[in-house]
Amino acid sequence: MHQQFNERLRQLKQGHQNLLSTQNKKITPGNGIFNRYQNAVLTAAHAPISWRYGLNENTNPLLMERFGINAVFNAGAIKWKGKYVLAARVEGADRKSFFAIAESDNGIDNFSFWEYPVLMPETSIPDTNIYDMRLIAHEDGWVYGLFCTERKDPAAAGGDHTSAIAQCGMARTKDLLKWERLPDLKTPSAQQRNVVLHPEFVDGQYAFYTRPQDSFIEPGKGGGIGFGLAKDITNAVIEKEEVIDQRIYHTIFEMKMGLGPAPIKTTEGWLHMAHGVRNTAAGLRYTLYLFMTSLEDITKVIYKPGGYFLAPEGEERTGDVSNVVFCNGWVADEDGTIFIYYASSDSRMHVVTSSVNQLVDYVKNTPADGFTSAASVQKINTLIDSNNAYLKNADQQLQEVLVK
Ligand code: M1P
Repeated sequence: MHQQFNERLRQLKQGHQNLLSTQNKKITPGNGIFNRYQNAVLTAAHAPISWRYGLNENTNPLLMERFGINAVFNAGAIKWKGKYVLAARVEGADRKSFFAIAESDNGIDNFSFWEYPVLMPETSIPDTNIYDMRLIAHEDGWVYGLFCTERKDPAAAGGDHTSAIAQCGMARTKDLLKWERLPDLKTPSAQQRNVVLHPEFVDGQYAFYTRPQDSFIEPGKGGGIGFGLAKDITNAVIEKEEVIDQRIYHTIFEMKMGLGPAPIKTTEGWLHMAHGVRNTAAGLRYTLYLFMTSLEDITKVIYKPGGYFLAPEGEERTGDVSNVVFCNGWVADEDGTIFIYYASSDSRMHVVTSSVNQLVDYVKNTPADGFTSAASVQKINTLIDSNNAYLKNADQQLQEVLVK
């Protein structure tokens, strides 16, 4: 028995070690806007063995799994002490989500979890489920974690065990280890998810991007990206919520959208990543889109390319909630490289790399949605015309390369 236990332990450890040390490879040539990588960067199998197995041979002679991890997804991200750090949504087999910090030296592979998951302090009304943390290094010196806190709807009729209320939970930290829980954000809306704190003060106040909803899944009259200011972060109240990015019929965000990570400041404007949701016969489809807001007025959208920036591909298309990509974390390095962390189908984490220059070029030069089929054809024709004009004037040698 002892031998079997030891052999099983050796195999488990070896498999885990192999996974954590696997190198990731960039997939080239990509689309010129970003590059995908061959492997997912963080999965349920990355969870430490000590979280899942009882390692005491006396009490667990068969070395059985004692706590199942179902999925690892929707991670916030930050560069922390030279490491690429993810605050992942870890979901147990019991369906409860919690946060756990994982780090990597290069941001594309060898992510490993810190020893313990985060035990998030609670408010006076305990959270049933917490998920989708955005990490924001605010200019006030704190790192904030904004996340969804979900509780059963107290008004649910007897026998209704599904109605829930989503609100924005908030906590802050100086070391990513000890978290100070703050009261939940108060807004004029019935429900909130995908709330993000702007990293700078606006008019001396804390600025929030919100996502008002009438109910838990259905947006009702809400569903756009909202904005509001709060004077005090220790009791944050948004009195006035205005929608800065509206839903529009027959777009990738016609049903609802939600801001991803905190925006990245560039010389041209604030770069935003968001998810857009549309309905299909196969259920909801989540894709990612980019837009830019003005440095002078952060509520003003100045560039918004038509269509999606990134959609699920290959294995990304299937999982617990299929046909979903979701991003709530990215890291902008000093050299301009951007690491975009996104989850596929509520199951696993991936990375794509790009740069500030590429993304600014993308938002400025990708045509906006024209909202009709004819407008889309016009955009292609304009591109063909301009390519033809360029080719006509290009020298012979270049023409040969271009037309091959
Ligand atoms: O299942 C897809 C996503 O659904 C919700 O996002 P949203 O509120 O934008 O619809 C969240 O539960 C999110 O975690 C999940 O990935």
